[in-house]
Amino acid sequence: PQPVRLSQYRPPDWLVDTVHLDIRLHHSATRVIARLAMRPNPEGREGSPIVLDGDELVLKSLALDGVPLAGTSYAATPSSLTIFAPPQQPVTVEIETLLAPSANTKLMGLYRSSGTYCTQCEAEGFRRITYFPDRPDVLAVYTTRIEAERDEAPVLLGNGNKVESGPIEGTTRHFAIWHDPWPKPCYLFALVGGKLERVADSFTTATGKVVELGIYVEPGKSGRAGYAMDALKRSMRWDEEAFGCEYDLDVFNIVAVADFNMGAMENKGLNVFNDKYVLASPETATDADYANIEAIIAHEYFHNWTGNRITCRDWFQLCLKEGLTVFRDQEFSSDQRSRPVKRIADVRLLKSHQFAEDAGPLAHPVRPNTYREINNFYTATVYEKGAEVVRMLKTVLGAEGFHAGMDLYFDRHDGDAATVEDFLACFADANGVDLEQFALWYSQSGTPELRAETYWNEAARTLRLDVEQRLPLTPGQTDKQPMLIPLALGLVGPDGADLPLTLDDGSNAERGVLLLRQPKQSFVFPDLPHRPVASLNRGFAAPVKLSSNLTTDDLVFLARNDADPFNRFDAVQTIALTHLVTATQALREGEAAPSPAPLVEALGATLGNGALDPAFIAQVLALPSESDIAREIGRDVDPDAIHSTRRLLRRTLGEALRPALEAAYSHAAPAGGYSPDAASAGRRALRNTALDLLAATGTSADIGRALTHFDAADNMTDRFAALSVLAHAAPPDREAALAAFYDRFRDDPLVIDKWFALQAQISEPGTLERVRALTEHPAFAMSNPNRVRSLIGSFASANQTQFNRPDGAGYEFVAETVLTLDGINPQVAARLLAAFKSWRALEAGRAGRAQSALRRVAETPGLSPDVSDIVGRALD
Ligand code: B3K
Ligand code: ZN
Repeated sequence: PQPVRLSQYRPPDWLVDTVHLDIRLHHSATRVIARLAMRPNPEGREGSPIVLDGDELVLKSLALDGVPLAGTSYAATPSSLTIFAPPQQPVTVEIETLLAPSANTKLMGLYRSSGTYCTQCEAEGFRRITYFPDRPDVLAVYTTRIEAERDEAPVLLGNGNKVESGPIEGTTRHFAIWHDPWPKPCYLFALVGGKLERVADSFTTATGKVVELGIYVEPGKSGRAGYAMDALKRSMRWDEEAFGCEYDLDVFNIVAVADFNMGAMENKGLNVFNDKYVLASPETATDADYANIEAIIAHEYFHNWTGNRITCRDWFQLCLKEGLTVFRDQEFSSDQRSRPVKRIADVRLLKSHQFAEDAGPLAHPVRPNTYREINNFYTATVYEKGAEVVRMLKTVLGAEGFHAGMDLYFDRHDGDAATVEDFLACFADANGVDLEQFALWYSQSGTPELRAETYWNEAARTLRLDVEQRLPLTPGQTDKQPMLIPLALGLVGPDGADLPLTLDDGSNAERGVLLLRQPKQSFVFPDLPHRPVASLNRGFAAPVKLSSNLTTDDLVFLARNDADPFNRFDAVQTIALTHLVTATQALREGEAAPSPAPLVEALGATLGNGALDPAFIAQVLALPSESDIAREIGRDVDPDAIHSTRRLLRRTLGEALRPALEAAYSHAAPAGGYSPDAASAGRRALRNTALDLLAATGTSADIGRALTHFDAADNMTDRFAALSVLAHAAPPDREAALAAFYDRFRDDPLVIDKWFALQAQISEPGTLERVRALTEHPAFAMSNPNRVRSLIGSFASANQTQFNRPDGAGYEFVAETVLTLDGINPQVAARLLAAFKSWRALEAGRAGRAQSALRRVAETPGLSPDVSDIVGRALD
């Protein structure tokens, strides 16, 4: 397909005011009758034909204003329908199409998931249901009549409010009619029909309206939906309090399905979820699962205002709803849990996914300006970096200025299909500032590199800070402009207290932030009582790669004293990363490894500080991942050397910190039964991290502790943590533990996913064979995205040594799987293929093998647009 370009955006020629759908559900022959009230768009091209999108559609009949159309006045293919020379006035188009939901393995449009009919329309799935102008700037009011066998689908759900339902006399069928009063783009359309159990609750909004809440799950699973319901109610309250956003329908429903391409979908009033992000019980879900459920429930709910009430003009503006909504869900979780710990977790994710994407051939701007397949742009850059850009807006403008901009955005654009420019204009207007340079964050790809150097002048008692920004070249972008980078900082005095941030011109770094605008800048802080240590990019306020001339001693000092918890964490990570990079190079060159003493000191200080939150300590103890180290090395990467170095360091730390780790293990256990709250989760996290580092020493006592932990666990967090320790550190005990785990949870697909994922991550040469064998396991299915992501996705993106086997067999296996999967579910196949995104940074032997595997994919005839787009860009 031809690339779509932002610069070629044109308003639609025809608009749709109302849509009446009559959908008669049937496995292999669902009949859809769509009645569209259309009119020419005064802003479109005059005299245009009506051109509607389709995808694998079968047209049964077509009428204009009630009159069947003659074959010469229209043209229909599976992918489009054109009505030639329509009258240039309001018309009614009636279209009948025939669908086979059971045969829909792409999970886009209308499909069946374990017998439940459901839909997924974003980005371009509605065109798989009926012919329609499938673009987000066509907003219409929908009324949907759904009809099905009563036995097969007793529950029938649609967008908006239910207006009517009942049996169809003389048949085994029944119907329901749903009406959504809010105009919406078709990507927010949804319906569900199935045998589902309902968990019911209600919520009273700030202005006293009662909203009926429902979470629908497979029969027998309603006991696991309580946490999701609780998270939903907390989200609804929070959005009123933090953003003034109130819910706007009488009903809010969530449906959990087992077969789903991504996490969840924010359809108006009817969110559809991957059941992984709804179902939780202490026995089956980890603390991380609970936190994800809370975040995703909130995310989809928050879309009701940022995405649904204000939607996107076109798909280039995707970050307008996604980046903003991720920012909002991150803020929500920060308020519900520990803000510093949430920030650390978010930055870890940002670096591992987004920085990696930005550093390779798939790099693209937060707002791309061209695409071949939009589904490939639901990326870490659009979501996570998009959220960082919103966070920076808040850093630049201050909380008040930020909220003034948000209020204006809701006021000015409610009901609109908006753009990034519209969004930024609200912040500029509300604050009387110019955001032109800031806007470069949306258009320039790549992670900015910031070099900061501080110089202390003992005689003058001044500190000079020199900062230089550099923008790496990225695909399609060779001419980079300097960015507006908010540098949040503190000057930490010897007693740990912050010194004033007054500059030599008498001005102050407002709210502790310097605004960098030029390639090189210098700042002087005069009249300082002592030499301070600069704490730079506090809270990771700017998503940049920072390097500085801080010494290891400075970093150890910050790890102990910085008032900013993020930078305390980051100081330790920097010491660890520097050590790991140097030690990896030393290993490859046969030289002596550097001393881990400063790291041991910083970690020891953190572990021994009883005032710190256990969850925070656990984060500090978690070393940079193998891919973090690879990214830092940047080129000629040898994953085996990285793995050995990191493994050795973990053993060293386990030995050096033994007494403190043992104490943490014994004291951190939360009292009482399992509770998923953040404080209890933090204690478990610390305990399990200690268990893991101790086991890295390999002594039989430490392995014994893990075995006991496994057997004694009364919740999935502890049980799975122990199983992971055993799987990685205790090969002789591994199989028995894995078998016991499987036997206990064999009937629970979401738990078996953990079992698949863990085995796929074992860093041993036998893993590829194991993974291949597991693809034949009865619990595995290529048609289910969760299974594919758990087994094969984990292998490709979370097992650096085995995916990147020197013989290339890991690449071949993933490439092969991508090709098989492409015929079933192209979106999931393309996502899997993106695991190759860092191939160019590998040492020559592996890079060559990765490239051959990619070429083999590229040369395969009949690739989907999804896979062909990724492979094309990866090889470019
Ligand atoms: N908006 C959906 C993502 C749809 C992905 C389509 N390929 C979920 C979310 O971000 O909330
Ligand atoms: Zn979203």
